Amino acid sequence: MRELIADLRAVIGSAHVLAEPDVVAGYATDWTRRYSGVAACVVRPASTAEVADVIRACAAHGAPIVPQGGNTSLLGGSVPSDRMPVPPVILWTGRLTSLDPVDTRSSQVTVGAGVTIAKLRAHAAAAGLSYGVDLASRDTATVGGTIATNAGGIRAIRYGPTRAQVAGVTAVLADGSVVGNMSGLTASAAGYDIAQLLTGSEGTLAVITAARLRLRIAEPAVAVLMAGVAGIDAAADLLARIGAAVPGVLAGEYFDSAGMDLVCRAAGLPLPRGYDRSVAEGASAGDGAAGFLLAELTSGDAGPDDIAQRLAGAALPDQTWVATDSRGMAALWAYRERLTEAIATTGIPHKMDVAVPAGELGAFRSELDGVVRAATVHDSESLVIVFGHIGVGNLHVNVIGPDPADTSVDVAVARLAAAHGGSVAAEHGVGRAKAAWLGLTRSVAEIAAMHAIKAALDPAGLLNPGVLLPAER
Ligand code: 2HG
Ligand code: ZN
Repeated sequence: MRELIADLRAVIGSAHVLAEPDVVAGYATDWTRRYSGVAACVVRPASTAEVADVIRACAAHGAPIVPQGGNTSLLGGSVPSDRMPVPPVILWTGRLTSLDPVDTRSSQVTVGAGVTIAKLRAHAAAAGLSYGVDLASRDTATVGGTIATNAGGIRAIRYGPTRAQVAGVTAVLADGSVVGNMSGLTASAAGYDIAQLLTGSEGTLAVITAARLRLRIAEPAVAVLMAGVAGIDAAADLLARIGAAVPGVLAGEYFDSAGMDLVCRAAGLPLPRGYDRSVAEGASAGDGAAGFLLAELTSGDAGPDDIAQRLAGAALPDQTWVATDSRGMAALWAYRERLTEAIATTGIPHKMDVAVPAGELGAFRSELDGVVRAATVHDSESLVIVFGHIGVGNLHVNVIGPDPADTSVDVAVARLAAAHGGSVAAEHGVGRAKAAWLGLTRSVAEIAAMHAIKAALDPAGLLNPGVLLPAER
């Protein structure tokens, strides 16, 4: 290990090879504190060439590499495990922060993998454009990390997930060679699309160092609406009515009333003015829990007054709050966006990021509590909070209570999503947490094809071992 660290220092300089145990431990623990492992050191290269040098040095020593961006994947995809036979090197991409000028002719931009989503969005906005991915962890999550997990976020309903924004990448393969095409040409059919192959590959095939990203015409939010609903199906129906009534829906989010209670308690937010929990609960259709729909709207050519008129045709529930000024909109968003933080202050959560077809949302939700109860029968009472991007069927099931090391509840929720025709991984990736359950969503032939791709590109299995792919039998 000493020789590996000396070689890494020789290629990128001592200042950016961190080996002090306390410092390494910080990088080796994920945001939830549920996943942590052991690493030899942390390297912080500042260019594609340095990433290639690091990868070659690691390969020469047979040291695995765990790429890490903002470390907010939530499923252990960017930290090592404590059971790796050779302690890996964490390759932190936070110094890959180049931001090229926006190419307004193609509406694209080339940026380093370590640029945060907030910085990228501000950069695009300064050129009158918008980046189509936005998420609560925008100040920490990076371009490279969000490509690696194909993050969706709050705008996926309008612009699609990260995959839809990626026009090209630069990446370093396991042998140190650099691949990628940053021309941004949409009219190109010249062979395999490596950028799309690497999107969602969670650092198992290559380390992404930069990306060419599509930008969108900026569509300003003119209103945020939050409505108390009887349950998740009622939220989905209301969102459909709103979508039909207004020119554009930028976000469509759901959260249970348990989430509202928690976020008010833990983050100190005031309950919405006039909120009467019993109204929604009384109307609950029995699909598990009353909750809230939050929708962010854009007006197209219509003005804000026009939006208000159009919303009148959407049969809004009595308990509806609408904000049209930026402060009011932010205050409504806080109930949804501060949930993750509120959950983290309450305990170490079991996080299941799943996707469920629109027609199955209510059935999934109504079975969920029973499934959690059965899986946690030996634990004291668990708290179940469901929220997410309902417009694309992406739900975040958070369970607080069971021992973080016990995966019974996680697998039970994964099975439930699969039983309803859903996906066990929606936007946080598969990570370490769900690799064993990939077969619930992907066929044997597909997983075999994935293993074949992995073996071809990373024959020694050095890139993020244990993440995404189940162990081969
Ligand atoms: C969100 O939508 C993030 O806020 C985090 O994807 C979800 O904390 C979670 O489970
Ligand atoms: Zn999310």
